[in-house]
Amino acid sequence: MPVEKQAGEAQTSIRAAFLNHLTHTIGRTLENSTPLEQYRALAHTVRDLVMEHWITTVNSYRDRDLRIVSYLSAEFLLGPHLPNNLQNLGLTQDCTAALSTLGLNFSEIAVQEPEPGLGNGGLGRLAACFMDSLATLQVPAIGYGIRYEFGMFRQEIRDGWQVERTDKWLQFGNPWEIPASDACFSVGYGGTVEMVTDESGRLRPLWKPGQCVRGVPYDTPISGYQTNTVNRLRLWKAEAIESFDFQAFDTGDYMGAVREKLVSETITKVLYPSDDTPEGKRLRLQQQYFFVACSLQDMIRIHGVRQRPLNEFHLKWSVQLNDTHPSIGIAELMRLLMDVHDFGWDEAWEVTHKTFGYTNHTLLPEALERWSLPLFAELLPRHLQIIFEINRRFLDDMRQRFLNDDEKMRRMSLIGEEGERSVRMANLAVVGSKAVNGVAELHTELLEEETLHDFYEAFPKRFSNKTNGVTPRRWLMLCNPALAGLINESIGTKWHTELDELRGLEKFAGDQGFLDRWEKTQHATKAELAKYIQSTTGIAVDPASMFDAQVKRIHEYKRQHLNALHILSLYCQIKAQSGLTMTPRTFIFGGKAAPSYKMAKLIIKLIHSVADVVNNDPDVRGQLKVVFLADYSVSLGQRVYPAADLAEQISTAGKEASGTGCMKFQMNGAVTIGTLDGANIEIRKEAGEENFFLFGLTAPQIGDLQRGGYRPRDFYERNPLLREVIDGLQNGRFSNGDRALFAPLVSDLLDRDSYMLLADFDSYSTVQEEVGRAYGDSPRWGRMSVLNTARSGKFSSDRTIREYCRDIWDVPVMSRT
Ligand code: GL4
Repeated sequence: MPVEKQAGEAQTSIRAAFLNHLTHTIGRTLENSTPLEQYRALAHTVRDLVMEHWITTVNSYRDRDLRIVSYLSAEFLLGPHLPNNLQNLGLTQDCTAALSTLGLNFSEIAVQEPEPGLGNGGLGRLAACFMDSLATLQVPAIGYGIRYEFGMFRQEIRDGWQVERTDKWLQFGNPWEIPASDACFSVGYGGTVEMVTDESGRLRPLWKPGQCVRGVPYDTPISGYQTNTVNRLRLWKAEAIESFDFQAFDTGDYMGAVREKLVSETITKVLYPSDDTPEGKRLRLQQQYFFVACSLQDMIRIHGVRQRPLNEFHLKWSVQLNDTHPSIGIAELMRLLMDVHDFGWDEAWEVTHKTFGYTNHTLLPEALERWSLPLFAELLPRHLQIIFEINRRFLDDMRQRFLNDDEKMRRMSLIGEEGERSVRMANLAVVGSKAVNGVAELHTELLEEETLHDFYEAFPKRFSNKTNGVTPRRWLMLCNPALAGLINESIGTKWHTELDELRGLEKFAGDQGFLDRWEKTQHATKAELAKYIQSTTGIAVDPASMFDAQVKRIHEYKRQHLNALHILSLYCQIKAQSGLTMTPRTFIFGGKAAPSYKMAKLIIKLIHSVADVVNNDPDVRGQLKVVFLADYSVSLGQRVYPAADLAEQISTAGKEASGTGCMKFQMNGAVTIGTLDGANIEIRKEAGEENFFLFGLTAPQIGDLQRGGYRPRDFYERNPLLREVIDGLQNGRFSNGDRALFAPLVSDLLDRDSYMLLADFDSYSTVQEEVGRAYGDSPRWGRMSVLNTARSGKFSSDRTIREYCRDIWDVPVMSRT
């Protein structure tokens, strides 16, 4: 039995390597080690295996001399590495068995891994899914980003309010990263630009930065699923060029001796915790320029190692800008080519604009990055000159094409003139890139027709849609092993890398025996989440109730408060008719609010107040339960997605660029209640209308209503149940008599309601009733659930990455068949 023998060998060698690391890397014996130390020893064991593939990957890329994809992103929200790497290596079972021979439990050790939370939400998690797919499809790729010392804050809840705590993920070291001291670069800020004459007598600008910091790269290997490919995620840390000033020390200025170090290291200290709303702060621009400047220097270095002339840079690199955060790279590449490598303007521009692609991730106007001109001039004076020159040439060109349409020129300019003058990063990104894309069909359409319409008119061919996707390895196989096992048994395992194969499940959607197994599996997963809920919140929930989940950042446009208003309306109905029965539901919320976003924080408090009222009123008879899971993260998502029956995707139409949580729910067999927004539209198209609960106004209807003078108070007055709920919020019924608590929320809803909750409330409630009935009909629900999973193939990030490779990056992907 050679296969079993092999398996036995793998176990033995994992066991030996683990014990070896425990002794030699950690310095402990098995008996006197803590679970955290055992985790670190195990992480080193697995990393060693990954590193072997890394070496072969580097060599094979060198031999193939292919174009490399460089993914520039200020955020990579990776989630735990250990279980994912084991799965990719096909060693999960062997590892679990090896540990159990030592009396250790794999899951208990794995939960020790601190999560690398280097992102806010969807945008950062998308970058992580892309890294997974790039490695799995064996595309030569490097992810470049920032090694934040403190990632996304930890969320605690005190008395229903969010409290932020520092995330010290690096406190006990990070076994997954390797510092690469041979590729450090310096990055300048501030100072002056002077015109100097060079050796050949040419007058040229010379930037003399006022401050310099050093970028040190830390590499994390990113393994592909069942391939030998391991790509590199290179995250930069800022350090002082000279970390200790001996002169200052000698003169007795002890603090001064380390000041430089402190100032420099601040640049990569902390992740900005705002999603969709840039803060326009100096440090943020410093961060952006820092990682982009290091990354471009690194690419030029690698290009040199490959012995290629720089005018072929764009033939050997495709650089993707994950939103505008790295878009300063366009000016930086121009600067490097002209000021450091002697290119003329035209030659430099030819290379630059063929190198970059730009992905837009948001339509919210307040989220389009703009930097005040004085700030920009102070930090990056040379780049500002370059941006002015790009703008001058660009507008000259446009003026000819659009016959001096001044209004249009004003809109397209890279420099905003309204209010304080500013640099418009989205305009820079579009003008300096060969390709621009949105992240779902509706989003791209709205970019083309509204947000970036002038640019779309000027360069229609530059635009395309690339609907987001998520990796089925983490978001189905790893997080839902029971369901994945049932699927493997039913249709084989090809779906692991060809997610469209899930279509094979359709034929079981009417098979009662299969549906029973499907439901049993889901019930067991729900029971696990129920245990977690009990242990973290003390609330007992029934796994037989419908698990209705809304997990995502807390934001008014995502409308968690619409969900809360609906729960209160159910509660009011129960109170009004004693004995009323309804489909039992557990409402599960999770998500963080930006620390400075008052209304979002009040929404968290609202959810807790609703939970207090509903969970503790005996009249409810346990039919409704509301829980808020604190500190939402990738790991927590891995518990929630597989256990949900219903996914809430209820953003105001036209506001959610895509959404990716919706895809994770669908893969795991949840049915969606949603608006025609972002990727919901495509999920509904794939799943079939009858397997999706649609409600609410469409994006054009929202626009019409807003233009026609929307009066939320009319909706309040017309609907008695809505009135009862809002009045209750106003008169303290849901806040122990505190009338002031929700006053800001109520007055916003009644007088402005920018996200149209009141306009959509009726339709949402009606469809929720239909959801309740459908859940009561188990064969119907089971069928909907299976068909959602069966038809989720489109939302694999493998599909998305294949499209980027084909349409934008022009690189081949490896086919497995
Ligand atoms: C976001 C969008 O809000 C979200 O809809 C999208 O799915 C995600 C990835 O494309 O990007 N944009 C920003 S900013 N944060 C996001 O999560």
